[in-house]
Amino acid sequence: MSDLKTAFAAIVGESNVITGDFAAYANDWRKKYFGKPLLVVKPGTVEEVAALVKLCAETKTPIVPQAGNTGLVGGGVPDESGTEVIISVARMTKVLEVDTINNTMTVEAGCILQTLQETAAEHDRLFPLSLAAEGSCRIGGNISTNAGGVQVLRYGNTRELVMGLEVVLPSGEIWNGLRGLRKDNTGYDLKHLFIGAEGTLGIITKAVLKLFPAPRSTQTVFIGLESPQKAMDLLGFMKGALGDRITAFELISDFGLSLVTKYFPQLKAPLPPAFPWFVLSDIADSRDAAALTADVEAALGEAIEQGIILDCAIAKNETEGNRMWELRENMTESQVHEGRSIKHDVSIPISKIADFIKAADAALEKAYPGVRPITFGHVGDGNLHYNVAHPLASFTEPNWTKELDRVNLIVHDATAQFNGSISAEHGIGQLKREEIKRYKSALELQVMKNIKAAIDPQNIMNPGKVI
Ligand code: FAD
Ligand code: 2HG
Ligand code: ZN
Repeated sequence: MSDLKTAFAAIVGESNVITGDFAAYANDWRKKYFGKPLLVVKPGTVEEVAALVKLCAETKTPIVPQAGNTGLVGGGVPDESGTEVIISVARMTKVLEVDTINNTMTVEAGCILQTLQETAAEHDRLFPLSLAAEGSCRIGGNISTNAGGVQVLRYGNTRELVMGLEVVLPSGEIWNGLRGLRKDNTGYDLKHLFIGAEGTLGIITKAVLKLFPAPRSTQTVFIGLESPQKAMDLLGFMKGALGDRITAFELISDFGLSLVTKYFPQLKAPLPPAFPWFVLSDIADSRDAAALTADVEAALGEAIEQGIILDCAIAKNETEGNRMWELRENMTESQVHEGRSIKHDVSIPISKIADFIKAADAALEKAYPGVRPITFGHVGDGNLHYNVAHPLASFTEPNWTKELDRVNLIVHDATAQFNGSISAEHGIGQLKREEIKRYKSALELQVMKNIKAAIDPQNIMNPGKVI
């Protein structure tokens, strides 16, 4: 260990090798995984990353790549063996180029997502990836998890926002794929292998990201409805009335909202809690705000008349809109205060979301009377966060966690029944590594293993994650 430490220090400088107080790196955001790394190393350049990886390859030292450490599936956390080295890209925070004609931005992997949104805005452009962890997650982590968030409906997942990558391979070689090309049919598109690979195939060090014109106006609305089916009817209706101007369409259950207002009493719901379901939506336009608001008011007025929605609050300005979004952004944290729920991040064909909720609710209630599903998520793109809180009468948080496998089986079997996926956006990491074996075909898993073995024959890059 001290040999390795000395060799690492020779590459990155002694102050960038952490040997104690690993808490910020070794534990995940939810405090579900507590790893024991050998060391944490913080390189400042791609050459330093490459030299570190080369040394790890020579000594067969396992590596855990890490960015902002906000992942929800334990992918960026080491195991408890004390043999794994965390390579953190947190010092690599340069924006190298903003090209407003190519509409791209070339950045280092440690850039914080919010900084990149702000950089794009300074150039009158939009970088649309947006999630509640945006103040601390980093673009290398976003790319490695193929993060989703609240604007996928209009702009796509991270995969659709990445045009080029630079990656340090498990051999220590640097692959420069930093191309800002919208067309490039020159064989296998390697960047897609690394996007969503959760650090199992290499360390992403730079990326070329896609930018969009900045919208001139955004209208936020908070809507009360009778049922998830009505929410999906509303989505169809709004698409007809407002077209692809809908950038976000989030479903929130009354129980989910009540947890936020319970633990964040300073946040006020814009509609009375009497409604069983809510939709929070953003509609953005390149025209001025008055024209957009008039279209949104007309559409929602019609939706009330047709009996699709019960009521709605239309934000009068950006501050009011932001307050509505604060309710949504604190949903994950409010669940931590209530006692950790059992999380599911499922993807269902959009037209089947309401049927899935009915089926999963019924199956869970049968197994666990009084169970409390916290149902919310990005239903505009078919992604539900179907988190399950313990029934108050029969369970406490610690003994609820022991029900993980049974609860997963119920929810994920319901997901499979509707041809869904057990991970829409958070990834597999450690949390779902065993679970995917039940839902992916043996052939698909074997092809994944073959790819892993071809790129990382020594299995040193984030071993034990994903497959
Ligand atoms: P980390 O947690 O550091 O790492 C994530 C994975 O990527 C790990 O497997 C790690 O090994 C790998 N990795 C990290 N950096 C690199 C690199 N440079 N090269 C190769 N591999 C690397 N996720 C969503 O998709 N949508 C949401 O709406 C969303 N909301 C969230 C809200 C909250 C409050 C929280 C806490 C999390 C949320 N997440 C969400 C999950 C998380 O923020 C995302 O997965 C995010 O993309 C992780 O980025 P990170 O920088 O924190 O990555
Ligand atoms: C979100 O959409 C995140 O807020 C986290 O993906 C969801 O708490 C969760 O399970
Ligand atoms: Zn989400």
